[in-house]
This record gives sequence, C-alpha cells and structure tokens, in this order.
Amino acid sequence: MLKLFGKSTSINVRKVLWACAELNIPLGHEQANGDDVQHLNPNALVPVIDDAGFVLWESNSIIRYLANREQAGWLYPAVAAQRARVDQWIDWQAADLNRAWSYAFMALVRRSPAHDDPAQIRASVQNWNRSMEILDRQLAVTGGHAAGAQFSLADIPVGLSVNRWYETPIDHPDLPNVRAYYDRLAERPGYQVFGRNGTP
Ligand SMILES: N[C@@H](CCC(=O)N[C@@H](CS)C(=O)NCC(=O)O)C(=O)O
Repeated sequence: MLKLFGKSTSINVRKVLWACAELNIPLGHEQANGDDVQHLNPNALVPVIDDAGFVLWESNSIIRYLANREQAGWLYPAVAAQRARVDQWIDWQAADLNRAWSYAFMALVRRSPAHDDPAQIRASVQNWNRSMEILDRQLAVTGGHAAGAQFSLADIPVGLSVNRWYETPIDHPDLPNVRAYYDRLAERPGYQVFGRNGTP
C-alpha cells in the first residue's frame, strides 16, 4: 500500500491526501514532520511517499506521479496543450503564490517571532491579494476551475491555497469568481475533508 509521511496540517501534505481521495487510492498515512523523514528526503520536508520502495518528495511531483500512475486523464490530461495549462497553474501556485503569502502566513497564522515586521506583513498581504485577483480573472474566463471549465489536478494546489487565503485573518477583497470557486470545490468530498476543513 502507498505510504504517505507528513502531518495533516501541512498544505503540501493535504495536496497528496486530497489527490488520493480523488483517485480512490488506499493510503497508509503516518503523521510526521521534516526531521522524521530526513532519511527519505534530504531537505527534511514533508510530504514524502513510499510506493512499494519508490520514494518521492515534492508535493506537486507526487500528485502528478499519482495521477499518471492511475492514468487519470480526466484529472491530468494527456493532450500536450491541456496538460501544459494544468502544469502552468500548478507551477504558479508553487513558485508565485507560495512566495506571495509566505511572510504574512508565518506572521498571522503560525505566529512566528521571526516574522514580526509590520511593513513586510503588509507587503505580503498586498502581493497575496494581487495573486488572488489574477486567479479571479482566470476564473472569470474559465467559468469553472483554475485550468479550464473542468476540475483538474491544478485545482488541488490552487484550491487549497484559496482555502488558506479565506482562513487567514486578513481583509479579503471581494472576488466573486474566487468565492464561487471556493463554493464549487466544497461540493467535492475530498476538499471537504482535506481542504475546506477549518484549517488555513
Ligand atoms: N516544495 C516542498 C515544500 C515542502 C514543505 O515546505 N513542507 C513543510 C510543511 S508544509 C515542512 O516539511 N516543514 C518542516 C516540518 O514540518 O517539519 C513541497 O511542495 O513538497
């Protein structure tokens, strides 16, 4: 059975949990932090999976691997241009959106003493909201989900990020398309359990 190491409060671990729910993959889940998995991941970060001896880390690589393993074209399309569009939003979440929220999230949710500079918190919130405005405009075009009308693998990292945005105590500009997306995703059992579950 596929084994997942990582604590369920981690957004990156939740990507794997939600992906497994969408794909109906049975899972052995061990709550673990970075130090516990240092022998499996040189970065000492979670999530890590062990699939019958195949060890993999990096959350977005893991969810791509699982979708490929299951040949789930409905989630991760085989057609190059469609797949690239899904990858674009997956990579945007990891590279740009993560960077935007990082300082504000560490300050306002994790209460990290190292993240107590009000100017940097303000700048981070501003960048975070700007990123969500980009998503709002994209959703106005697709009318449904991050990479197109239908649900795709991109909605796992992006949808979890939207939950984090709403659950973090900041002023949220009114973004009707993001709000409708948040509600649309809530119809999915996997998002109810691992996404919109009260945890930022
Ligand atoms: N790029 C990595 C980032 C992983 C990451 O930052 N994991 C955090 C939790 S979200 C972690 O392991 N922190 C150390 C710990 O929890 O002990 C991924 O997407 O998997």
